[in-house]
Amino acid sequence: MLLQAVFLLLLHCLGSTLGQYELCKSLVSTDEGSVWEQYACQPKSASMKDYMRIKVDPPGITCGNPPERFCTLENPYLCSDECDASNPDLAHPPQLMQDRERNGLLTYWQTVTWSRHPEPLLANITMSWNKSLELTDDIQITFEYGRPTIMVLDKSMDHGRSWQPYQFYADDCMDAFNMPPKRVRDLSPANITRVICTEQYSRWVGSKNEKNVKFEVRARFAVFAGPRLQNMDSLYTRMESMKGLRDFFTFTNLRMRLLRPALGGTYVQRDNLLKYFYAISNIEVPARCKCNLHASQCLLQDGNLQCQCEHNTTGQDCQRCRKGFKAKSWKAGSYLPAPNGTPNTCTIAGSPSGSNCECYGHSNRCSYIDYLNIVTCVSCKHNTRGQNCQHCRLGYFRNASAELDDESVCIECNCNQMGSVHDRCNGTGFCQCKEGATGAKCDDCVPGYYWKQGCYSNVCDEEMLLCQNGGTCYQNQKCICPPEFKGVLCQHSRCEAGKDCNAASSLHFSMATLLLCTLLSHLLAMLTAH
Ligand SMILES: *[C@@H]1O[C@H](CO)[C@@H](O)[C@H](O)[C@H]1NC(C)=O
Ligand SMILES: *[C@@H]1O[C@H](CO)[C@@H](O)[C@H](O)[C@H]1NC(C)=O
Ligand SMILES: *[C@@H]1O[C@H](CO)[C@@H](O)[C@H](O)[C@H]1NC(C)=O
Ligand SMILES: *[C@@H]1O[C@H](CO)[C@@H](O)[C@H](O)[C@H]1NC(C)=O
Ligand SMILES: *[C@@H]1O[C@H](CO)[C@@H](O)[C@H](O)[C@H]1NC(C)=O
Ligand SMILES: *[C@@H]1O[C@H](CO)[C@@H](O)[C@H](O)[C@H]1NC(C)=O
Ligand SMILES: [Ca+2]
Repeated sequence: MLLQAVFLLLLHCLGSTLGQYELCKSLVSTDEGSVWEQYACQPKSASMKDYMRIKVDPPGITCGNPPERFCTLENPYLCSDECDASNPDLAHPPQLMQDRERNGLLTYWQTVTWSRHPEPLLANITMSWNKSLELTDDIQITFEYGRPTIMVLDKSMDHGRSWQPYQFYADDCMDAFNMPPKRVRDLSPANITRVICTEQYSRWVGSKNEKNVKFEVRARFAVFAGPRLQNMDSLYTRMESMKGLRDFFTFTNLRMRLLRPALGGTYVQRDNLLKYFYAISNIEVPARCKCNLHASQCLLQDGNLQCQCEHNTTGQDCQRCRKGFKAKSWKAGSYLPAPNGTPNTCTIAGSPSGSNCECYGHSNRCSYIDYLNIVTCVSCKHNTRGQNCQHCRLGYFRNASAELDDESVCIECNCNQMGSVHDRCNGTGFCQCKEGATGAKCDDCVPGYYWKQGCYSNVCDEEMLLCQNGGTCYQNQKCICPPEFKGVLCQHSRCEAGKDCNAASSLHFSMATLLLCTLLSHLLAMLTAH
């Protein structure tokens, strides 16, 4: 009886963990016939090393060109091994980090030795997938001949355009990165996405004892799902509610920066540098394609992974609705409510499931207006408006090269504030200009006007409105007059009509003086003559 109950429970557990999110749809028979029922779904976890492209830097870091001897840390006087790129049996090219080893034969990529010490021995290994992936278990890198004493794991979420550190590794975190050493188990649910430096995978324990360097995913999952990951629903619920949690496990590229090799002790022995190098036999990246819960399959197509999108979505990550299925705007499927989630399918434009209310994907809510007896879209996005979000908001105009359901269907008018009457434009983006302004955005002036925070008609110019009496025209805005003249065009003399212009007119003054002097001298001459 008890045994049977346990067995049933076990069966139930198996059913719900194996079956969870594996199906995107199934045919269900109802009174009205068979209909497709849709479910949130995701692809299975896979070994992503099979799909990764590996690049190592700098050029010439791989050993064997020219052939080189190397020794081991444990027995530095045993230096018989040789690396020779031209001999397939002795070559150690990068692809040996991702091969499937047969017959127990260990194959590994190996670098040149640290013969240039004290110049650091640096190597980058960049892994690209050209696809968004989500980690499902620990990343594990297997080092032969000892693990690096300093390294960094980086990740990119945008195909290598930007990078961020994922985890720091050092035998002394404070010394190498000025970070206190942490373990994943020190993390609480609130800071589980913290980037840490760990000393756990860098200390010397002998090259055969511990070969692996990990990025711990399982231990992070366990914080929410329990030690044996028995409660994945709890993790999935957190994925929806906790900001940044899902993104933390998402990547398109990974990069290892190897900064210092294993030393086999505290010091570098300068008389035997042939025992220092990096060698990696395997890189394990267990992950699933990120398909936004809209696909249960992810297949290689033309050399790239591609989600096999359901729910009438499309795109490499099912990140868009298919054409003609945009009655609602696109949404990722959701793990909520547990345990089956919500598919958030794209529905056909104008279909009954869209409540007969076409919103061209700019709104996912409709509302019935009683007194008008119409159904109308609510809160149209992407700068649209109207019953069906079919118009552009004021201040925007229709993008002629975009379809009605395109997110960039409405373009901002961008009318020049100074030059235009208001911020609205006509159907082709032309603004209404104030007097003197011109151009589609009214940011230019017609001839005869000059721009100064708006258009003003010219005061002077080189043709019609000439400055007079030697004045010069300054930027069509004013005549700069000689001291004796004034007026808009310098057309007025400063001593006109009985004004006191002594100070202004020295010429007149001296003429008067001359006259006075002549008169006085005549008078003097007359007086002295008597
Ligand atoms: C490794 O990558 C980093 C980041 O792009 C770069 O700064 C560094 O020079 C690279 N190192 C080597 C050895 O190529
Ligand atoms: C990356 O994948 C996309 C979509 O599958 C494809 O169009 C593009 O050519 C791929 N790029 C490379 C470098 O393979
Ligand atoms: C994470 O939070 C716990 C407790 O809230 C704290 O003890 C621990 O130091 C934090 N870890 C990091 C890396 O900040
Ligand atoms: C997706 O489109 C097909 C027609 O191409 C239709 O039969 C199916 O019902 C649609 N699914 C959803 C969820 O709307
Ligand atoms: C107009 O729509 C096309 C097609 O979607 C888009 O490529 C373009 O960027 C849009 N133009 C503007 C100015 O937004
Ligand atoms: C918008 O205004 C411009 C300039 O006045 C005119 O050429 C164009 O035909 C107008 N477009 C529409 C749709 O009215
Ligand atoms: Ca291998």
